Parts: sequence; C-alpha cells; structure tokens
Amino acid sequence: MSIAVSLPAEDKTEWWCQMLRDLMPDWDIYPMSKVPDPEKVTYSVVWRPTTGAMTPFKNLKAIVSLGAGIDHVLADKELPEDVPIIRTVGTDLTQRMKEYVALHVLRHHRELPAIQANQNRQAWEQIIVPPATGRRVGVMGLGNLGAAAAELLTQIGFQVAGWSRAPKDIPGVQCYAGAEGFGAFLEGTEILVCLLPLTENTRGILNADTFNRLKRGASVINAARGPHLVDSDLIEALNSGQIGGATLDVFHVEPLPAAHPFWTHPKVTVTPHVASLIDAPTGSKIVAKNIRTFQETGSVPDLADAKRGY
Ligand code: NDP
Ligand code: OXD
Repeated sequence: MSIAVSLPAEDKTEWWCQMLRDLMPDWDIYPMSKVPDPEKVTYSVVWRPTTGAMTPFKNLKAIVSLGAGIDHVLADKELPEDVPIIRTVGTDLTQRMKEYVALHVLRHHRELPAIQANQNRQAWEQIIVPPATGRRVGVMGLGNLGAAAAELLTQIGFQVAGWSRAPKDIPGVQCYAGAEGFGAFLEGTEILVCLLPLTENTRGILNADTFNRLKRGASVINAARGPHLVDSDLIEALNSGQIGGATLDVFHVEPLPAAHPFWTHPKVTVTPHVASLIDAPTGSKIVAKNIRTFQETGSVPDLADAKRGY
C-alpha cells in the first residue's frame, strides 16, 4: 500500500510527502519519481502531473487532485482509464476564495486602481461610486466556491446574479442556468467573476462576445483557469474601454511569461495563482482524510465526474 506524490517543484513534493507521512504513518509515501515498486501504488496525489507519469501504476484505486479543479489531471492524455479522481476542497479553501473575491470585487467597485493612480500624481479627485446595492455582480459557476462567494457578495449588499449548468436556488442571488440563461445573466453586469471549472464547454468563455454583453466599463475577475480567457480579446476590450479593468489570478502559461502584456497593462492586476492557494499543512489533512475514507468505503463526497470534466 503506497502513495505516490507529484507536484511540479521537487521541494514542494517533499514537503507534501513529509506532511502526509506524519498523518499516515502506516502508509509508504514517496515522491512519484522515487517509487520503488509501482505495482504497490494504490493512490496518487498530484498537481499538474506529467504526461504518462501514472501509467506504471496498474493498481491505482484513486487519483487525488491537489486542488478543486481536475483539468490539470485530465490534461494527461495517458491518464489511466476509469480511475476515480478526488478533488481537494474544504472550508479553509472556500474561505480563502471568498476573501479573494470580496477583496477584488470591492476594489473594482470602489475604483481603487483609479484612486491609486491619482495618488501617484498627487491628484485629489473624489470619484463618486454608487453603493453596492446599485451594482450588479455576476458570478460564473455556482459550485463550492461560486455559491459561497455569491452569498458573501449579497451580504455586502451587491445585486448578485449567478450562472451554472443546472438551475440553482441561492438566497438573494438571481440564478440563471445553461446556454439559454447566459445572455440574461450577463446583461447589466458591472463586475464579472469567473469561478467555473475548465471544460470543453467553458474554455474561452471570457471572450469578446461575452465582454460586449456586459455594461460598458465593466470589470472582470478570473480566479478559475487561464484558458477560460481569450487574452487578446481582453486586451482589445480594455483598450477600447468596453472593459474598465481586470484582476487575473490564472493564466494560459504559469508562471506568466515575462513578456506577456498583462504584466504591464495599466488596467490589469496580476496575482500569481494565489486566490485560494492550498498549503501542505492544511491540505494534507484533507487529503489524508479522503484517502482513508475512500480506502474504507470506496467513495468520498468530493469525487469529480471525469466525463463531465469537473
Ligand atoms: P465545483 O465543481 O464545485 O462547481 C463548478 C460550478 O461551475 C458548478 O456550479 C457548475 O454547474 C458550473 N459549471 C460547470 N460547467 C458549466 C457550464 N458549461 N455552464 C455553466 N456552469 C457550469 O467547482 P469549485 O467551485 O470547487 O471550483 C471551481 C473552479 O475554481 C475549479 O475548477 C478551479 O478551476 C478554480 N479554482 C481556482 C483556484 C485559485 O486559487 N485560483 C482555487 C480553487 C479552484 P452545476 O452546479 O450546475 O454543475
Ligand atoms: C485549485 C487551484 O484548483 O488551486 O484548487 O487552482
């Protein structure tokens, strides 16, 4: 019974292995590259695994994604077939995402980037903004993270709309669903927050057509995945004024390449995929609990549906 752990950075892999060993002393836990007997590996714990890395594990019972998203696992085109994928989610991670969304929605709502730019040139200019009750925020994705963020935004006072695949009922949130609800969801939105999983249906969804349906000057916050966004469409929309500002936590290529225009665009805030960063001390407890539960019962509440893509 052994567990193989793989993250892109070796020191992080070692850190996670150590945390898991402390919590699961009865298991053999190895960095994936140092597994002595691949036949004995029954669980893998991964973030962005390399293609084919799990092929030698013929007795895998489950793959644990070190994150809520599973797109980084499904990106492995040689992934062992029909092995359940467990998402790593929890109140701690949801809380972090709520903080990130509230911070950046309020920042755009209160025009903080413009106020900071004014301070830089010592300009005393009072920008008048409506109260939150006069602002419509749209949240794309109403899962663990989107629903929690939407609820928090209603508590601050925003008019909140939400969009999901299947219809939802969230107190205080105007909910829309499916392709047929997308246009009505976007209409009048001044701050758009993306918390969708990356699937074939959502790739590129933050595009020119979507931006053109928002209120002119709207802001966009993408804390989901880089490929949700068509980068060139955002730059065009920012330059034309259709989009007033953007906060981006995730990118097509991470780390964001030095030459990428987002780094220096005056209307873009770049954060380095930290919206809800999972750390080993907290995350290892969730992972250990999930592996134990799966081992005992053959299931866990946070199983992803690989066919659906999330
Ligand atoms: P969930 O799986 O809990 O929720 C996904 C939501 O998206 C659901 O409401 C689902 O609808 C909706 N959805 C999926 N496909 C579509 C579609 N085609 N059209 C409309 N709605 C759709 O995911 P989480 O909330 O846990 O996480 C969301 C994403 O956030 C993750 O996949 C990950 O990519 C990203 N993330 C980013 C982090 C960061 O630090 N930047 C940290 C953690 C996650 P329905 O409910 O009807 O199924
Ligand atoms: C996740 C992430 O998917 O951190 O959890 O991006």
